[in-house]
Amino acid sequence: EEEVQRKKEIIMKRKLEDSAREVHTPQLLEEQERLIATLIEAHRKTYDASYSDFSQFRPPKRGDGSPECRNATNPFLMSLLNSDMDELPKASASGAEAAAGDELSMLPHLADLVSYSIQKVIGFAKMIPGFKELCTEDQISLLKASAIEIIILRSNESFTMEDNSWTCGSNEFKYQIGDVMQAGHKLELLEPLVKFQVNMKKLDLHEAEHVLLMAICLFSPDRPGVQDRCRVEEVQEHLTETLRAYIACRHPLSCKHMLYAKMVEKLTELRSLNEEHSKQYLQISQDAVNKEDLPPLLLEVFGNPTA
Ligand code: ZYD
Repeated sequence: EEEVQRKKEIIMKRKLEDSAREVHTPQLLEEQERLIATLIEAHRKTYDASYSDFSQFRPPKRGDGSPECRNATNPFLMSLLNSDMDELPKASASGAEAAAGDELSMLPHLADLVSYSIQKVIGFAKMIPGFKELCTEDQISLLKASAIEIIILRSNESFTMEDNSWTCGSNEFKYQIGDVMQAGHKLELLEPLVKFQVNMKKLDLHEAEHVLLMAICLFSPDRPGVQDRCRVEEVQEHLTETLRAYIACRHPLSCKHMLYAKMVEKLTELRSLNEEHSKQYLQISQDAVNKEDLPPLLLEVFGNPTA
């Protein structure tokens, strides 16, 4: 009799332990599994890791690294001192064109890259469950506000810590800090941007975590102009819950410590990169002599100061 009672107690205790464990290590629900599969497929359809479309962008023009390119104060003098008179091209007898050609020389190519990437981000967004159900105005508000952040996140796939560059195939499509400076951006953005890329790389995210982070970033209810904040928040909470569950049961025990918290921290860092990019973009769009350098989609998403 006593023995039976003791066995009953042991079984009860085990049951309690099991349910307690379930609270702390949530299972991935079938529905969450499907969501992750959908997001991964959406990303794969919109991120071409062969970068074969890049040859369709206006070609990258890099300064040749000659002294006149680096000397910002006396570019005309520099180019005249360093060149043979007979070798001077006829159109730039004043030296003005050669020097001006180095200003924003990477802008057409990188503006095309960003415009292309925005189109891909839109394609990704449309495949996220819940996005299409929002009204068009809210879809636009979310995309406008998060486009550069999602581009920064997705670009981590091409970023390499070997030389801190975004390497998209050949040397022609390898982007270094200097290249982005030749599109008019400054170190106030580029220094924290490269640091962000390095720290992201070090998180060594699974593909599921990478795509969930991009989706969570898109569904931020606090973006300017969002009407139906509750709907956006609902979707975001569903995504974050899925991310927590994924990390809890799929990420190796030794590396999952604080991973979710670190990922949330990345979202905060993206906000400040976004803000700095906006400022520098405004300056660039005002400085750009050739307004065609900026594709129409880019002007619509980041703003058109001359409109
Ligand atoms: C991804 O969508 C696809 O990973 C590939 O301010 C390559 C890629 C790289 C992104 C980079 C590298 C993608 C160059 C510098 C960027 C960076 C992300 C943020 C800064 C993009 C895009 C270039 C910004 C250039 C200026 C554009 C304007 C709009 C004028």
